Amino acid sequence: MKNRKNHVIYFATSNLNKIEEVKKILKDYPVKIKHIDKKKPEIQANDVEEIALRSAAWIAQEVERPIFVEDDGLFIKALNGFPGPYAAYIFETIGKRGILKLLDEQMNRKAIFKSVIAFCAPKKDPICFIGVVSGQISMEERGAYGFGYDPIFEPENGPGKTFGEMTMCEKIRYSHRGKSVKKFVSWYLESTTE
Ligand code: ITT
Repeated sequence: MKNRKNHVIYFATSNLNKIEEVKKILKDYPVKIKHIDKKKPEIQANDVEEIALRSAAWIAQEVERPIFVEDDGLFIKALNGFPGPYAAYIFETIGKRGILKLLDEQMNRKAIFKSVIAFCAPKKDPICFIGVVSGQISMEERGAYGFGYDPIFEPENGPGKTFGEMTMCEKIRYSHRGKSVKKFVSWYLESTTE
């Protein structure tokens, strides 16, 4: 990495769990994450990348500084990719229990968690970085760590635990967010001229 000094990078999200995780993922990188508590615009689109890119462009314009956002999608194979980019709405409505109910007696529990980071500077085009983890939806909720769908998502190549049974340090070793954030910050440090 070219620069060893601390770079301040602004992260726009309404989810404090994401801030905590991103800070933990980047603890050994020469960057400092600052939170912008900004609700993203309601963008209807069928893919997470498009939502993230458009949100980042909109917020960068609003706050007049370079920022990044992170959008997540949960794609469940037996449900043809549902809830996908609608994961937040589905979480607020039918929740984890509703998802378990939809998968009642379903043996194929494969799912993918996708994290898309979109970075944008005012008047520039946004750019995105993707992190994906494959896994399965557990038969029941397990674990009290984490947030959102963590108690029902079990990453493949993991120790057979759900994210909800992992400490944050353990989760970020496997998670979609761990991957997207590292890709983004490696690019940022290589490309910034500050
Ligand atoms: P933003 O303000 O950053 O958009 P959000 O919580 O609305 O925060 P998303 O729309 O990206 O975030 O998240 C979609 C849903 O997926 C939402 O219900 C989250 O709680 C959930 N989610 C996101 N990341 C997760 C993770 O690492 N583990 C479990 N659930 C997660």
